Amino acid sequence: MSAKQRKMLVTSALPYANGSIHIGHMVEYIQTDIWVRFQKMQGHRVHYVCADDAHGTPIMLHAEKMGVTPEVLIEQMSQEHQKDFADFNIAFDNYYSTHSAENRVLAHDIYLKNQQAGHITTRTISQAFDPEKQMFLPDRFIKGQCPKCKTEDQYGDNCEACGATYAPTDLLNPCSVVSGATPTKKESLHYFFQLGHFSDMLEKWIHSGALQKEVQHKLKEWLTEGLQDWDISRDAPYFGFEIPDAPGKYFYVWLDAPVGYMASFKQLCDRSPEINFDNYWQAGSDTELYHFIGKDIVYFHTLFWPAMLTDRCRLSKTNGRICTWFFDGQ
Ligand code: B3M
Ligand code: ZN
Repeated sequence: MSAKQRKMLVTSALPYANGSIHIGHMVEYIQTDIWVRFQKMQGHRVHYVCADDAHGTPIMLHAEKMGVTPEVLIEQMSQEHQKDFADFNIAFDNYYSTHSAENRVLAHDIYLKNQQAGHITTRTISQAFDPEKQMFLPDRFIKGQCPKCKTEDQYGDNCEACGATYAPTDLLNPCSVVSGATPTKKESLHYFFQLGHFSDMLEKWIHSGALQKEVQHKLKEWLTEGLQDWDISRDAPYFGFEIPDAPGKYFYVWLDAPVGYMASFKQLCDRSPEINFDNYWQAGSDTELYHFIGKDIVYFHTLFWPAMLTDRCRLSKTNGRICTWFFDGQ
């Protein structure tokens, strides 16, 4: 008698579309690819999908520097990434992009379900603003002198010379990496996902067997510290998806990035009538979901992602497994 055929959906972390694949990335993809090949050889039905992570400020600014539109840049990078993956024999069943119609529809759907369920809130926050470029500046785009050891040319969150961590507002002589201007402070309305609403669900989920021991421990620590609201909006100019009913506000790249796993799988399903998309995302189905990721993105995959999905499909109930590789690949 043959063993039961399992139905598995496997993903690898999505590489950013603003840089080349390096050997650290490849280690993750090669290991996942080996695992997928093993499962396929066992006779299981396995779908292995990935995509370029195409949104965000760094990609927008990179494109501008190259004198092309973000769309052109992400297309070029996608070609390059896919060629590199093919050269290393990584056998994805589908490779797509987070900047796709499918991803927009799915991200909107997940967001709206969360909004209707009362998990989205708004409040005004004050942030660093580049008055010349007329844009808000993420921490990485502000440099200045370390407030502690006075070393020049340090990023807005920590000092590479003395290791001090601080807020960008603590930097001495801060300047915008984009224009060189001195950042000002500006207020704007932001959208937040209320992660704390899911602490009971997450508390149960960490004991479900979906996670490695090391990750479980980390998660317990985070739950004990208390879950903070997650800022999911960014103001224009931003390369991403506009938030429904919020003109000029865009989803933060990490909101639609994991949805890109679904979008890539959706594209595969749309050309493969024998695979039922919903079956892989519904509560109580007989499918299994595996996310292979590096350890630096555990927070996004083990807290935000299962929580975001709760009202749509309950990742916590679909045999979702988060498989973490413990090295800094990205
Ligand atoms: N694009 C790369 C990283 O932070 C990031 C992964 C997205 S996975 C949904 O490692
Ligand atoms: Zn310092």
